[in-house]
Parts: sequence; C-alpha cells; structure tokens
Amino acid sequence: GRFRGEIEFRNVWFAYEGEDWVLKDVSFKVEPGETVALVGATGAGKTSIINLICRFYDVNRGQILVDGVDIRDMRQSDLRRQIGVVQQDVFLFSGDIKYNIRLNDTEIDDEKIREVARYTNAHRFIETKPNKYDEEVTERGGTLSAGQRQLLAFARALAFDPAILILDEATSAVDTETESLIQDALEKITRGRTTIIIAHRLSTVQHADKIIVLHKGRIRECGTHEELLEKRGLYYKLYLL
Ligand code: M5T
Ligand code: MG
Repeated sequence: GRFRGEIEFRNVWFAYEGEDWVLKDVSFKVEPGETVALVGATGAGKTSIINLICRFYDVNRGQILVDGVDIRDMRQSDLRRQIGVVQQDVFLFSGDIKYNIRLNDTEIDDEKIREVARYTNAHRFIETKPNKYDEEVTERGGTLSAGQRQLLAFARALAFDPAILILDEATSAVDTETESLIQDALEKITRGRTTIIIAHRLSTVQHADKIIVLHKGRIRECGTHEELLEKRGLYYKLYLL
C-alpha cells in the first residue's frame, strides 16, 4: 500500500567512510503531508540528510523511520517507489526524453509518461523539441536548459506518485519563464505529499510548514519563517543580512 509519509530522524550520527562526523545527533519529525525546508551554509550536511533517506548511505548511529519503520528493514523497491528524489545536479542519461522519465521501469507506458510530464509542466517544453518525447539528450543535457532538466527530473520523480518527495533545489540560474514554470510545478507536486526540500530561494523556504536550520552537522534552529525571524538567530542572518 501507499506510505502515509511520516519521516523521523532519531539521534542520527553519520560520517562518510573514514571522515569526521557530518551529521551529529540529528533528530526531527516530519508529519505526513508536511513540507520541511532544510537550510544552512555549504557543507552543513543538507545533502547528506537526503543521501541517508534515500539509503545511498546508512547511518552510523541512531535511526531513520518512515511510517514508524526503520528504513533498513524496508524493501529497497518500496523505498524507490514511495520516495521521489530530485537531486541538486540533475543527472540525465543518454537516450530519449521518454527514457529519461521512465528509466528502466517498463510499467510506465507512454500514456503515463505524458501524464506526469503534463503534471510537472515538462510537457510544454518537450512539445517544442523537434522529436518531442523521442528527442535524444546527453548526460550533460544536450539541448536542454538547466530549468528544462529540472522539470524533466520532476517528471521522473513523480512517475510512481510517491508519498514522499525529496528535493535538492538547483542553485543554477534559470530564465524567468522557466522559473515560474518550476515554481508552479513545485506547488502542485508537493501538495498532498510529505516533502523535504533543500531550499536556496527565500520564496521556497518561506512557504514551508517548518524550517530546519543546520549548522556544522547539527540542528541549530527549527520553526516557521516567522518564528525564526523573531528569534534573530542563524536563519535571520542567513536570509536577511
Ligand atoms: C557535508 C562531506 C562534505 C562536507 C560534509 C555529499 C558528500 C559530502 N561530503 C563527503 O565527504 N562526501 C559526500 O558524498 O560532507 O556535505 P553536504 O551534506 O553535501 O553539505 P550541504 O548539502 O549542506 O552543502 P551544499 O554545498 O550543497 O549547500 O564536509 O565535504
Ligand atoms: Mg548539498
């Protein structure tokens, strides 16, 4: 069945092989359907949190629970279907646009590909390509702009209608038209899903139900935009100075 989408970090400690601690005693809980923004300076550990939820790595100490179950006890195939991920640097495969949306999941047919592409606003730019859904792209994007790669990545992440969405917001600049398509897609695709978003834009952060401020691998502050501004702490400094 579908996950409810509750995520909990319980006293998580993590280090990459042979390195210093990257996450130190990190605990937080995301309720089903909530949107949580992770913010913090470069190297604070934001991407590492995502790497752990996706099980690209496992924790050294503590636990990560999804719907109350330790993710180490879950089937990898369930996690893959119920957690949609868009990484910071959108990775494409050489092949056509269709392939880049469905990858090796043959269950996703052409109809489904179009449906998710429409849903994520990718359809519009795909229609402008000479070969449309059969347009070939390269690993580095080929004829696609950074924003178009982002929309394509949304479509791929949404293909299985995941209960949980993990987004590492791209830092690269996109044109204003694509920016508004992305913003519009974001509002749509996060609705009804638990979302963890590493946000670089204040516009994205402000809309989150909860903001977690990381500093050198620890949670420094947590609250809504208004609460954190009131505090005049690190968030205030990061976003308003
Ligand atoms: C936190 C190190 C990185 C930094 C710390 C992803 C990754 C990170 N690190 C590795 O050694 N190996 C890795 O594969 O871990 O890094 P982060 O989690 O990537 O930080 P961030 O996402 O908050 O930073 P940024 O620049 O994306 O805003 O010491 O060297
Ligand atoms: Mg990062």
